[in-house]
Amino acid sequence: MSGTAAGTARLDALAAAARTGFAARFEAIPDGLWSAPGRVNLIGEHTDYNQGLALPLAIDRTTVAAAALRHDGQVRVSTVLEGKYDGVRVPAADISPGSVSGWAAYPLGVVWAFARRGFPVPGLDLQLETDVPVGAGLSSSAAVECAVAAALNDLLGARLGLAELATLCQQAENQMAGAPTGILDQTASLGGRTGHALLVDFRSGAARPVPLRLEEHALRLLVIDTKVSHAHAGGGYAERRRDCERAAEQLGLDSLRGLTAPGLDAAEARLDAAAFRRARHVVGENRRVEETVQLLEAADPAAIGPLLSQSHTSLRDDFEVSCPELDLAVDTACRHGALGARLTGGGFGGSAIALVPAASAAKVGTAVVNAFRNAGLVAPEIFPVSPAAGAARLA
Ligand code: GAF
Repeated sequence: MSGTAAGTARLDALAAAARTGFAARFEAIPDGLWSAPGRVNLIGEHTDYNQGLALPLAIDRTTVAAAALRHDGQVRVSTVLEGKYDGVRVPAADISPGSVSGWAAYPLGVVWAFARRGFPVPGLDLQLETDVPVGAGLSSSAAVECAVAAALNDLLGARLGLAELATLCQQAENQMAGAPTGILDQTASLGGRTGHALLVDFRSGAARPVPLRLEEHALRLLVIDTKVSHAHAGGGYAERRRDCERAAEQLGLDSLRGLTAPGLDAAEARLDAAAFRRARHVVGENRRVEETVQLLEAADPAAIGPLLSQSHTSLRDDFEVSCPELDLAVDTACRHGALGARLTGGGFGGSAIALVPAASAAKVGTAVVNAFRNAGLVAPEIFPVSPAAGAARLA
């Protein structure tokens, strides 16, 4: 749930739309309503599948699922796409990897993952509503998965904890939607805490909230959606994962978490050039997460700006997942008053975040819009986000 009045109003509107949509599509009242947020990753990018550290936050952009169990083995899922209802109906027993494509693979993937985990779904009606921009790198897919997982966890009495739910959602994404992603997004969407980011250690599985205190320090976190649509089922993300796995293997490590800054010089001689650059990013990014947490815990959020910008440089030059639009957004924001900025999420498009003094937010936004216009690019969408709570039952 959102910590801001605007976020609460948007969530109420989504809940009302989910109820109305459910009634219109299924001529019934749902058993309940569940919500799950999108996320931005403050810092710690491409570290999750390297057993590293990340510091994401759930945001006040949400998916709401209105759901009711059925007992005839049928699963019906409906949503609104471009102003029109779109839906699928499929026997629960037929849901398996390859059997569904498009947006429905995410909710149905969770139904499939629950069944595989020993919680078969006897039938389900599901109406989904969202205000998480799709394809913007804000984890719209994880928000859908986690809202459905929260619903099934309650409706089936499964009582699974956060880590297991995140794993089921990741399985849906990896196997049903074919995106070879890590578990960052699902962990953030399920585990978010109002006013906090979540420090996640992907080696131990431990997660703890870290206070962000943006309001108190008159700061805003802006999302700059470049409108360059990204999808991780495509080649670049999987290629970077393979580079990292190859680097770890060449160094005789289980994962790149085992490599630290003092070991980098010796590693250079043993790695091919691309593997070395990927490894250098991961080592530096884990350190930047630790430094960011120290500054936030010392109640100095404005001081994290340079770390955000260093993260972007490393993602651009060493990990090679940025694009001209993200670079333009980051450079322009920093030149016009942002304390730091970086791409967030997997990259190859999607969104950047910029940490800005509240008094400069409008100026930074205008400068970025103008820079995109001058470069002949599609207008970006720019909005502030607040750290919100993770998935929950609404009603
Ligand atoms: C995407 C993936 F889904 C995450 O698992 C993570 O790897 C991220 O890119 C990069 O940090 O959001």
